Amino acid sequence: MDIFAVNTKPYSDQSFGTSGLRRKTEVFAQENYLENIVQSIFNSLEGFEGQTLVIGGDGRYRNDKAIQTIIKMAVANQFGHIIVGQNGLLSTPAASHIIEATKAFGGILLTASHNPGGKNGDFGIKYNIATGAPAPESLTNRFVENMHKIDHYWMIHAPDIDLSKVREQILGSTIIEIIDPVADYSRYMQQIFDFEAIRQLFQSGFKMTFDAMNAVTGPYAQYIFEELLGAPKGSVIRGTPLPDFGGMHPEPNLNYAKELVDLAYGKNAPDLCAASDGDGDRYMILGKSFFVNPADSLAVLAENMESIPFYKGRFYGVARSMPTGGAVDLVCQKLKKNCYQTPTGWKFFGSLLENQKISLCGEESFGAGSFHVMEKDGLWAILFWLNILAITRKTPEQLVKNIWTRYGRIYNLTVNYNTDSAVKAKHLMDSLSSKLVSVPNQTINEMTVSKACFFDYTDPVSKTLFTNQGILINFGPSDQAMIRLSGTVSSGATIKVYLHHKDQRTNLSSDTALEPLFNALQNLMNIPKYLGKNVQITKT
Ligand code: G16
Repeated sequence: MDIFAVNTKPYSDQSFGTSGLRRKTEVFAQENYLENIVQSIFNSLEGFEGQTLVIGGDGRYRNDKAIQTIIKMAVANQFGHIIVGQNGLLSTPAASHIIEATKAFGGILLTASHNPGGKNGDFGIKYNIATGAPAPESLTNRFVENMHKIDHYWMIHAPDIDLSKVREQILGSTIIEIIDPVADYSRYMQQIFDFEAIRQLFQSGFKMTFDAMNAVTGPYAQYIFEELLGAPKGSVIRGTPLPDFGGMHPEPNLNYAKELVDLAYGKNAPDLCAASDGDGDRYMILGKSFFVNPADSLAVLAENMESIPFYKGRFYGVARSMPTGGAVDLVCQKLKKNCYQTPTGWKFFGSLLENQKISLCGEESFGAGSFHVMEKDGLWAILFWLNILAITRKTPEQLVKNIWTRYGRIYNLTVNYNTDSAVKAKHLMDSLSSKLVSVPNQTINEMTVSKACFFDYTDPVSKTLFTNQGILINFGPSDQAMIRLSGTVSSGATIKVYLHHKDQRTNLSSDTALEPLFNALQNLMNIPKYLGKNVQITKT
């Protein structure tokens, strides 16, 4: 087989973080753009010759083309065994588990997660290491170094591989194995959760609607919920992965999963509504006319952790990202478990999970996970909920309200300010930090700042210090705001403001409870001055 080198030149905009690289689809369509990234990844790895590489994606536009390119480059670079999901599909958590379970060297995932797809949408690539975890910063820094000096990549001449059938074939001296993307993951879920109890729940007439948002989890959900667990056919909606996600923004939240939310708040609402995102690592839960905030969801999972057989005797502690409301801290206090607050980013949970400091972690951005895979996992979280509902026979609303009644309620709101100017957004963040430092205890709209600082974090295992992970502002003991720049937008910038208010009154609307804090922050940030009028504001 003919292996040859192709000359190329570096692209100056190529970066790579632990969430990979996300850009507009058209950017990825440029000549050698993807090839440069892939070869730079391979150039940064050592000892992979003859080893296994897992390749998959969330089914978005260009995945098919990109997968063919990566397979051929992996063969040219001497990988011995390539595992690809049928039709190129693998959810992020399923890929993470396959990498670990097959003792693969690593995996390449083609996803821009919850970002929209299609010709005018986003595309992305990420690399996961042998444990199934996203590549750590030390490695992604090497990727970037290599991207900036790349001058050639390795390729083979070969026809495209047929990815539509589960089978093995040989290309040169590399085995290409096309696998059923659902089989391994669904087997694993059956080892974690009590499927018999959940089957009985469905047999009792329990109704659920799961919205796969035309993204990767459709085939997983149809098999697990409808075939294995006996949920009625049609319980999974938008279950066929589409290259443009049917024009949807595949991010499960109150804005983008609107039809599901309307169903949950409608007359014939199912007992449970749930959704997952583009690559299957995020989740949303709703009961009848009741939205479960991710922070409350984490608290419910923590409280019921040891009732899941897989975690019995293995509940070490919990971590939440700092912008996530602290309901779980209250549960951990009661259960006498450690609770860590980490910066935003899944990578910060990795060392805690690997070193048995925690068994459960979650984020306000609708992600949760445990040591079962080294990625967050949307369907796992939904199965966790189903298992709890099957054991307790309570409703989601009852489970959450039970926590509020016992510990008080923490109201949460995330406000996103989207601007097309990353420069202006940075300017706002800079001036905000200097304003808070120069006038420490200012009063805004009758709310007095008791503490304002950058959130710095020391990893409890490696003792590495991570500074400036967002601005934290406390207004007394009951109100806290955090402000940070989003790290996942592909153009422009999004400033995220996370608001938390603790109250013994549990029946206020979130808007009412958080209004004073929201107004104080609006005043403090002076958005029109810094970002102009062209700002899109969304609340989640
Ligand atoms: C990624 C990370 C998450 C993090 C999120 C933050 O999610 O994996 O840990 O919470 O980004 O997003 P932002 O910076 O926009 O607030 P994903 O699902 O995009 O991989």
